[in-house]
Order: sequence, then structure tokens, then C-alpha cells
Amino acid sequence: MIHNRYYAELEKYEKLICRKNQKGDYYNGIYDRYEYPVLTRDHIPLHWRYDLDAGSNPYFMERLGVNAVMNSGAIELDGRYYLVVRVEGNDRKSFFAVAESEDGVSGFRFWDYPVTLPDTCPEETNVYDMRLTKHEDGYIYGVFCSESKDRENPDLSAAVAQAGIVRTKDLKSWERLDNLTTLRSPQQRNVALHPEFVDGKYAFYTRPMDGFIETGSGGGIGFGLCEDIEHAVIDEEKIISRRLYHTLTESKNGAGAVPIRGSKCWIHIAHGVRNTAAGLRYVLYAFGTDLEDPSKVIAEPSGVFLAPLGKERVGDVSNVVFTNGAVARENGDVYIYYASCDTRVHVAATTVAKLEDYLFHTPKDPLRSPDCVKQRCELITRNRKLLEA
Ligand code: BGC
Ligand code: BMA
Repeated sequence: MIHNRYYAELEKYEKLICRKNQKGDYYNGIYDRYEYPVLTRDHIPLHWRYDLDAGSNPYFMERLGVNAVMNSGAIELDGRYYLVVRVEGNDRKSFFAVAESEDGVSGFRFWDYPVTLPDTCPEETNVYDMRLTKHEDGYIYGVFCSESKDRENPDLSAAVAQAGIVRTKDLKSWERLDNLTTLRSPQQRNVALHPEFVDGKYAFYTRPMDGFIETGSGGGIGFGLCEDIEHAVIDEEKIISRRLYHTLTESKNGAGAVPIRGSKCWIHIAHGVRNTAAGLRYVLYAFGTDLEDPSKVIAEPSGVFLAPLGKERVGDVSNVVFTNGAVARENGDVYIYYASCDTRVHVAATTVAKLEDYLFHTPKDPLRSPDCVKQRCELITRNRKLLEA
């Protein structure tokens, strides 16, 4: 028999899923933040967490709790929105699950079961942060981080991060391909596949790093080509978005959402990390690359695109926003799915036109305080003339 309490909890759950979302008060002209997160752990179906049977679960306890839902790949298929969500169980292991919505800003519901990835790497302990690419070869690719214990290092938290690759046509059956091999970088995280062939090859954004946490000599977001997606090997990784001293990318950076084809450039929304007394701070930044040569940066606005704000600032890993998925619709609307603090998923809405205006008309970072003051004074002077006219 189903436990009585189930029905009371189900009512709360349905109320949450059916809650309409709307744009919040925050304004910067660049994007609108929606008021409510689109996904939280409370969006996980009750029967994924509770044993509903009153006989075996007399107290109606969560038996397999979910700690957080975050960092989602995103895709639009036939006018509907799908997130491939990183779900983190109470046991700290992550897995993927598909959530679907009609309008992309509310009503996200998980499918019947989480994604079962082909289990091809016995040493793999954890998987997370899938980027979904609708590739021109006709497949949808998922590139994610595959993490294993570093057996050669006695430190218990020493690990190895690799880029796992799967493909699908329907988000239901997934074929696992070989992990990406980068000949010059021992570890990889935050890898994304470009949606189009470049010089007839598959193009990846990589993030070379020496160790598991520290990128070390890894200079930033890399770009590399490979011939065979089923056994992907990249030799040279060209650094396209470099880490820089005293900017938001000083400690690390990495590709975020798969780049969006605009009318002037490929639009990249990436993350940058700096170290602080309060730990690592993750923010989003943006840049644009050449439509013909996506490894060539042609727009580099200064500073933060999106940083954790208000309630977004607190969670399991505080002071973090992270994106690995956005949807660009044919009409130019863009939905950026970002997680805050490894805890929940939000959406910000904008358009391709706004993003390109932002990319090409936001001043560049002059990199030194005196030049930054000069830059700001110029703006103030121009505006004062207008205000006084
Ligand atoms: C966590 C990731 C994190 C990475 C580096 C992994 O074990 O699951 O969320 O980004 O460590 O800190
Ligand atoms: C990692 C990322 C994310 C996470 C972030 C903050 O490096 O890959 O999984 O959101 O750290 O913990």
C-alpha cells in the first residue's frame, strides 16, 4: 500500500512544478534573470527518492535522497526544451537526467528514469557537467567530465579528469565513444564540441590542465581538431581565451555553453575563476570568435557577464555560477541555463542581437587601474555632455 504521506508531498511537488516563472527585477540591459530557479532538488520526482510502500517505509523516509541539481547541458528539439541535468545524490555521486519543459523557463519535469550511460570505464567514479552539441553530422553529442581516482598519488582526493563522449539521436539511447585523448595535456575538464565541422574535422574546446584542480601551465580555453570522433585524439591545443593576471580568469577558465552561431560571430559564454580569501569564485564571461575560424577571438568585452547575486550566492559550493548549456532559438531568443553554487539551476533570457551588441560594444579590459579610470571618465564625460545639453 502506498504511504499516506505520499499524497501530501505530491501536492507540494506539483505546486512547485506548476509554478509560473517570470522575469525578476534585476536589470542590466544584457539579459533578464528569471525569478525562480528552473530546477532544484525538490523537482526530483518523489518516487526517485522515497520508497512509497507503507509496509517497507513506515516513516515515509527518503531512502535515496538527492542533494543537488546543477550544471545542465541544454538543447531545443521540435520546439521543446531539454536539460541534461547533473543530479548529485546524497552519496556525492553525480549522474545525468533529462528534464523537459514547454517554454524553457518553467514547468521542467524529469523523464521517467535517469540516463543510463554505457558503463565502459571500470575506473570511472563520477560523471558530471555534460555539454550537448547538435552536430551537423546529424548526432547529438554529450561531452562530460569523467572522473577517476588517481591510483598513483597517495593523496586520497587525488583524481584524474577526462572528457567522456556519448552520442544519441533522441536523448534516450546513448552510445559511448572513446574518451577524448589530448596528447599534450594529461587531464581535461570543461570540454565542449563545436556544432560544425572546421576544415572538415571535429572541433573541440578543451581546457588543458596539469593536475585535477590546478590548471598549472594550462593557459586557458584551448581549441583542437580531430578526424575521428569515435576515437577522438587531439594533438595541438591552441589557446584561444587566455588566463590573465588580475582578471576574473586568473586561476582558471573553461568553456561553458556550446557556442551559439550569431550573425557576426560565434558567441561563447564561458566561466572564469579567481582565488579569494573565501575560496574560489566562479563567474561567467563572454567572448566572440570568427564565424569562419571559430578559434580566432574577435570580440573580448571586459569583465563579468554574470556573477552570483543575492540568493544565488549561497549553496554547497558558495560564490559559484557555472553554465554548460544555452538554447538559441531560430527567432533569436537565447536562454542561458546556469547553476548557482553547485545547488540549483536558473535561467537568464536574452537574444542573439543583444549578446552581439554586448560582445562588440562593451569596452575591452585595459588591465591596469589607471587605464580603467581613464576608460570610465571618458564614459562619464560623454554622458555629462548629453545630460547637460
Ligand atoms: C567535483 C566538481 C568540481 C571538481 C573540481 C569534482 O570532484 O565533482 O564539481 O568541479 O571536483 O573541484
Ligand atoms: C568545477 C566545475 C563544476 C563546478 C565547479 C564549482 O571545476 O567543473 O562542476 O560547478 O567546479 O564547484
